[in-house]
Amino acid sequence: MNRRAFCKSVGLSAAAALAGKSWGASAGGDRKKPNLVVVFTDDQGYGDLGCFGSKTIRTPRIDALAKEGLRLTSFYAQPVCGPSRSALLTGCYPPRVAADGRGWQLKGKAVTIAEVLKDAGYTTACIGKWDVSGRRNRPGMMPNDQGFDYYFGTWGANDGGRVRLTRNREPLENPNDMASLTGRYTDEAIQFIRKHKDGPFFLYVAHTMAHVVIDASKQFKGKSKGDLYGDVIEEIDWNVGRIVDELKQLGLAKNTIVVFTSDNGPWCQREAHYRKTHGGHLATGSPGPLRGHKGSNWEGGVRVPCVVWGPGHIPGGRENSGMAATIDLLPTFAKLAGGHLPKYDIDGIDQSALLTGAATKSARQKHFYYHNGKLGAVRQGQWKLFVGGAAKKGQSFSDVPFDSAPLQLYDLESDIGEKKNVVSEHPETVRALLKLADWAAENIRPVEGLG
Ligand SMILES: [Ca+2]
Repeated sequence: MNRRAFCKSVGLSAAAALAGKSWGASAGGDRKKPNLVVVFTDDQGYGDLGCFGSKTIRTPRIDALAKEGLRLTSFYAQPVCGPSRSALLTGCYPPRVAADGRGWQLKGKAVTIAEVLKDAGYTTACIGKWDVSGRRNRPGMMPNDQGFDYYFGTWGANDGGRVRLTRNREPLENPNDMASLTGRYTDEAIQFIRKHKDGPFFLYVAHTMAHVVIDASKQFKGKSKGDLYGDVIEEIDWNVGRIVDELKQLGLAKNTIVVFTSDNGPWCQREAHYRKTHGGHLATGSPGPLRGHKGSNWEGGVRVPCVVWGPGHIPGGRENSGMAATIDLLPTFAKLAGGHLPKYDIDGIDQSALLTGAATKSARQKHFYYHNGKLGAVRQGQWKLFVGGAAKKGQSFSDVPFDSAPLQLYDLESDIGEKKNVVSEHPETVRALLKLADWAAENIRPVEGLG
């Protein structure tokens, strides 16, 4: 164990250690720790899977995982790439752990999901887009510094139609063939699985697709009814199938859990500008019934499709509309792996009971931090209140007049498309949500001691 890993591991809390006994890692060894796989796509909208209503994109492999597993219909990421990755990796809203506040640069001392699992005996790999080191090589912030035993991918996005590939710390070539990346990442993922089939392993596959500049390989190009973007998603689906087939062939399916989700909503209209400046193809992703797009605090910016599959752990044929989020993965995986949480406060909530069928309801009732650098909205139960810009400097949200223009209240249960602002009809709800906003503004602060 190197010094950094040691310093971080002693930061794990004793209370968490005591509470860490779980069925997934019983001392008797009658059940092996499950292998954990996350497939994280880029800029894929809520509506861009067959099992989430797409009529133009065929995703039979992921649809089958949903059928055999759990479909989560109110699952949250963050509105843009880097912050979304910081959140997934740390179980925290980015302001707690990001050097830049927003989440494009994850502090080296922040405890990641890979470190938690490595500490619990897992071999860990990140394959694909990193994007939490400011797109550069910043010592201490790189995948191998943040708990990943193996890394293959690109430090940043592919905005210019070219990526710089790196294996661990070694620079490789700089390909401009965007169509090759989904297959190549999957090849790497399969090699990692084969090499570590005795487990337990944690594999995080963060696809560069479908972030512009998008492209699909010959096998998929022109084959979908959803433009090139549809071809790209169908290629991702096929490659998810390759990973699942490999798990089955190696006899690992029963002891592996796969989570498939996206980092934020689709580009939609903003992308026209992007295409002009970067020359890529139009990414025609769909938020389905949701309002808004990537970068916004509307549901379409942050609510993403999510499928959880694991035939030995996750009872199939279920769907759940309770709130869950990428920040919940760290504590959920920690529980399943018998691992320990960081000793500082995190925002994620253990959802292992929901995943394994021990509970029928999500453990998450509140989602505080819809943000775009600052607090934008809060949600509790069915209610979502936009508060961004409502409080003046030094003013608490509770003191904001109800007729203040920025306040907007939506009932997501009856109005998933956020069409009808009902702020004037539910003063008690607004009052309660303003208190939550105050709590969030007060408490979601940088963790002390992370530098
Ligand atoms: Ca993204």
